[in-house]
Parts: sequence; structure tokens; C-alpha cells
Amino acid sequence: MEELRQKYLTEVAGAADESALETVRLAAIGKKGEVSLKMRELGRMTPEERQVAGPALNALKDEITSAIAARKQALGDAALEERLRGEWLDVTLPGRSRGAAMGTIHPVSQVWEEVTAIFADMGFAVAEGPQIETDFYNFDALNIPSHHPARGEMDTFYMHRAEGDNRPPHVLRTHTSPVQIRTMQEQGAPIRIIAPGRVYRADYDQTHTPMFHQVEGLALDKSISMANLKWVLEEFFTAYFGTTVKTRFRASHFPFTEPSAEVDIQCSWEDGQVRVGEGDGWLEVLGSGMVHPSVLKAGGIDPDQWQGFAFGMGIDRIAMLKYGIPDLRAFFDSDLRWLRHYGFSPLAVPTLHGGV
Ligand code: 2NM
Repeated sequence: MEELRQKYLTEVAGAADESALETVRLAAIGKKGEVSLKMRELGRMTPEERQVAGPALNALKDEITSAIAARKQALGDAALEERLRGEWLDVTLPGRSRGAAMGTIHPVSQVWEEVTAIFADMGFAVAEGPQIETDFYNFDALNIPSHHPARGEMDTFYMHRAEGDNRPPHVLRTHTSPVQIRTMQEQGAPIRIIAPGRVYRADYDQTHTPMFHQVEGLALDKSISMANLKWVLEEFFTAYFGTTVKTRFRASHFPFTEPSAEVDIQCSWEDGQVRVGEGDGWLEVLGSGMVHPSVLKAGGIDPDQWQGFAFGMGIDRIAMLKYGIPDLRAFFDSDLRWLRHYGFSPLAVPTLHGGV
């Protein structure tokens, strides 16, 4: 009995892992284990012998069982210790730099957000609408006559219908003005909105891409005038360029406004470098005017009760001016080197208190 005891307690103590421990358990106290076989022999003993051997065998079985449990616990503890030593993490270390793997915000997106922040501060909400429009919203509602050159295939992308389908065609919007018409119809006056978005014209050269970005504005109320327009635009340019910017209004003509004005901003031209807000040169950046009564009517608004101004400018254009980007076409090449050079940090969100 003492021999058995020594043998199995030694084997338990020496078991290196759980499966070795299980092998020892089966050999000692499993169904065909050595201790179990000894217990089966009890039946063949005399009652006197059995009285001594029985409790002793039970005690041995108990001792081996608890030795196995203790060893199992010790092995588990050691394994956990080992894991804790290997899997530690220093939460005070600085984060790993994402370096070149981090993307940048495209100048168009950046300027879009800047423009939105500035106009939002003046009480303008953002309105959006479809990029595929009916020719009613893109042209008729804006008082653009059917013979107007802008309607031609030369300037406008038409979505051609099937042969024999005589419904009026869809177009890729050539300006965001349809958004203003839809907003007038849906919300009525008064209105104070900007409509930033993608627009499309069949034009491709040094300074034109077939898709570009526009922001248009619309303010309607009882007595809104060109004076309000001038203040809003000067306020905008000054906030946008971060310096006081003089404006110059030149009489012009658009079908959707009367009177109409083109707006220039003050700039200097020195060794091929344009600087906004200084010098005595001028740069045309914007079209504007008082919304034509026919346009108000198309928007379901009574021109005898309401009036207001509208304007439109190119987002890509003012992005080039502010950030000194020379080539418009590179905007849409998706060249990663260009994006890293001219792009903005995703974490530097434009704010007014940060001076956009
Ligand atoms: C421009 C120039 C002048 C304009 C007009 C409207 C509408 F729909 F309210 F009548 N939205 N935008 C407008 C006026 C746009 O872009 C050069």
C-alpha cells in the first residue's frame, strides 16, 4: 500500500500537463487502475483483513484524488501566469502613427465645409436635391427660354430616352438652382438657404471639367435687397479668405435674376501669383441678382409679397484661389501624391472660432 502511495503521488507531482495527469489518474484510480483493482480484491478477504484494508484503500484513493486536483490547480495557475507574462500591454505607450496609410480630406470637401460653416453662422440652412433633373427644374422654372444656348447638347448632358418615348428628357443638372426651386415649392417663403453640390456641363479644357462643384444661395423675405446681398457676400469673403476683401458689382444678365450682377473680389497679381484681399486688381468669382418674378412663381411664391437675392459661385474655383492650387483638372485625377500634398487632416474640421 505504501509502495502504491509513493509511486502515484510521485507521478502526480511529476505530471507536466493535464493529459499526463489524466494518464496517471486512469492508471491509479480509473476503472482498471491499480488501486481500483486492489479494492475489488476486498471481497476475497476475511472480515478482519477487510476491516483494515478497506479504510486504508479508501484513504489512499482520496489522497490520490486530492493530489490530482491540487496538481491540476497548480498547472492551471502556472499556465495563467505564463499567459499574463506574455500578453501584457502598456496602456501608457503613445499610439502607433498611421503615417502614409491615413487619407486626407480633398480640398473640395474642405472648402465645402468651410463655406457651409460661414453661411450657417449667418443663418443659412443647407438644401440638397437630385443631380439628375427634369428640364423643367433645370431650365423652365429658372426662366431659361427653350431657345437659350445653355439648353443645347453642346452644353448640357441629356439622358436620352428610348426611341418613341416622347416624355420630356432628364438632364444632369447644370447648376444647383433646381434645388432652390424645389425648396421654394416645399417650404414657401421666407427662405434662407445655400445649395452646395455637384453640377455638370459638357465642357473640358484647362479651366473646365465636365463635373464641378457649385454653391448657390437664396434669401427670400418681405424686403430683402441688393444691399443685403452685398453685406452677406463681403462678410462671406472676409471670413473665407481670413482678411477684409473688397467687392465690385458689375451689371450683368442672367435669365433667373433681375437686376443681375457679376461680383469681383479685390486681388493683387504679382509674378504670376494671385493674392486675394490686397492690391487693385479684380477677379470675377460670382454671379448674383434679385430673383426674377417668374422664378418665384415657378417656386409657388407670390412675387407681389416676397422678394430676395440669389447667387452662385464655383467651389473648385475658390478652393484654388485660397489654397494656391494651379491646375483644376488635377482635382479629379485621384493622384495620391496630389491628395497628400493638397489634402487636409481629417481631424482638422473647419470651425469659425478656428478661423475656418
Ligand atoms: C447664379 C447667378 C445668379 C441663382 C438663382 C437662383 C434661384 F433659383 F433662386 F433663382 N439660384 N441661384 C443664381 C443667380 C445663380 O450663378 C452664377
